[in-house]
Amino acid sequence: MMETLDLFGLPAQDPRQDLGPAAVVLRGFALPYVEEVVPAIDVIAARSPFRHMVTPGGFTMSVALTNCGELGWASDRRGYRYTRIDPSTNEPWPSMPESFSRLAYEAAKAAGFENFRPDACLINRYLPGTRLSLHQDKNERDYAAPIVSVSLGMRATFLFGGEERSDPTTKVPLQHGDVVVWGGEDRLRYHGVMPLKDEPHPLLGSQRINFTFRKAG
Ligand code: MD3
Ligand code: FE
Repeated sequence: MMETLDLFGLPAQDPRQDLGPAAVVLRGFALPYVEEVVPAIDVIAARSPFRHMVTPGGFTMSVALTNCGELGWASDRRGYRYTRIDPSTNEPWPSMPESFSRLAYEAAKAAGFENFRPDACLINRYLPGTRLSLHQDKNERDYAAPIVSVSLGMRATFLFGGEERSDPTTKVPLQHGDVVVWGGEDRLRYHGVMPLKDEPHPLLGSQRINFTFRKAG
């Protein structure tokens, strides 16, 4: 097959890339939402600031995080869990902006998951050098619902593995506006993010923001 070139004669990116039987990258899917969604990050962070959580093993996470929605993901020496109250502020997590829910709903639908109504949005902030080591997401009640991930700002190399930590990983570049939807049999695969390079983004500067929408409760 001859590859498609864009108007600059550069190879065009396939708008959909399958990572597994039930995991798909939707290139640029979030771009039409950026104008609404990016300013809302500061509103959320003003109420529930980004912070570095401690893992049960006693390590401080390299990624800084906050949450919005009814439930938020939290970690401390006692374990990982979803909470209604932000442990840093003792207030409920900020509510999920309508633009966030709409983006998650439409992305899930585009990937074949009808009627996705997330109750949690974990917001990760990466600075140059930040990484996320290989892990599974197992704290959600119902593995039937997908997870929708939205990448904004600097690009990152995502690592996608198998069901065992020792399984080989494939590298997937994720850039500003890309959305990934994971469900079904790919839901429990190990994944992580390689240390970020400092290549400032025109809108977000030297950071990457990732949203993961979940049905946690
Ligand atoms: C694959 N975040 O917060 S999102 C996380 O870019 C997390 O911040 C990464 O992994 C980030 O837990 C990657 C992509 C993602 C999220 C959930 C998954 C990939 C997944 C669940 C199952 C398989
Ligand atoms: Fe994860």
